Amino acid sequence: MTLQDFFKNNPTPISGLIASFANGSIKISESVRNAATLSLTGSLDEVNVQGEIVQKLDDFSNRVMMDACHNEPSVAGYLSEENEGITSIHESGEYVIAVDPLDGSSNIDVAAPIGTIFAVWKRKSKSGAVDESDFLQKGTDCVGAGFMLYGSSTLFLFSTGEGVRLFSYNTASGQYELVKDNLLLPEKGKIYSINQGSMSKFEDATTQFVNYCTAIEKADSRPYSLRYIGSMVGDMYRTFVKGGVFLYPATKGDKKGKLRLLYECIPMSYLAEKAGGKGIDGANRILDLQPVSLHERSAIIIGSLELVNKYQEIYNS
Ligand code: AHM
Ligand code: MG
Repeated sequence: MTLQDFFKNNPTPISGLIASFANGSIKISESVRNAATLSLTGSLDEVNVQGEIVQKLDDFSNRVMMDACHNEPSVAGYLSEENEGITSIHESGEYVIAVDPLDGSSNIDVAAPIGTIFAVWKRKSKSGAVDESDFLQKGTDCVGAGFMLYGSSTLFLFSTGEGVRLFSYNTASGQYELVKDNLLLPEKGKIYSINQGSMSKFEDATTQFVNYCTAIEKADSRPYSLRYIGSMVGDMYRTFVKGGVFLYPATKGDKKGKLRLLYECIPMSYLAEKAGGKGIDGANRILDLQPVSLHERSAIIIGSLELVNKYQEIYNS
């Protein structure tokens, strides 16, 4: 079933917005696959608001997602990893979107999985141009979220509140087609995913958790396997399919970790919870955190219930 037919049968208030993003992602996917021949590898001579060098494909993807918002009348405002401030789109629109247009930038030039992540909220202001308070909303107030994965297949996972849908892009038909309409994240898993090279910088709870994962315990198949792609979208898609836990934890000097709350941690935690998993920052549920600034960061531990609960137990002890 195509995405279009799926929304005919299952209409939601944000179907138009999701469909517009899906169209945008097809353009990004095609550019990702042809990046070298389109001269879209490498970086621009620019640094973004995060202090990171902007890759050509980051900039391209940001423009595509912004266009997708302009093409959809229900979108009132746009926040992107690549833009310092918010952008007002349609003053009469009802929804605001926070986007990481191309997650996993460091993997662009090595042809490893990368993707697009987004979260959607209903604006708080009534009309006119959006303001920052429209975006500084908790994950519990999200009305939808999703991510596209540009890997060996182009996949699209999203939720508009009930269940997580998985679509795959069919290159022959040029359409996203339904693969699973209720994707569930396994309750248990045997894979942990962390940049273990940074172990000496992590807080003690993380060191203890990694020691737990690597200890020999036949009863629950430990030691677990370590898998780390270095793209949250890639590591999380595997977690949705196979179970396990993905961590980008706090360091001893930096309680907030690396990943951004509004367009990385919240959308992934929203999807994980809708699929039966869990996302925390250590002590707290990610979706309960009150964002205080547009590009703020958060530690994240996310995935199968059993493993995230284990981390939380260690963290709180
Ligand atoms: P990006 O949005 O600038 O690409 O950065 C986020 C990425 C995540 O996809 C990934 O989980 C993380 O950075 C990897 O960071 P590190 O290289 O420190 O392990
Ligand atoms: Mg990112």
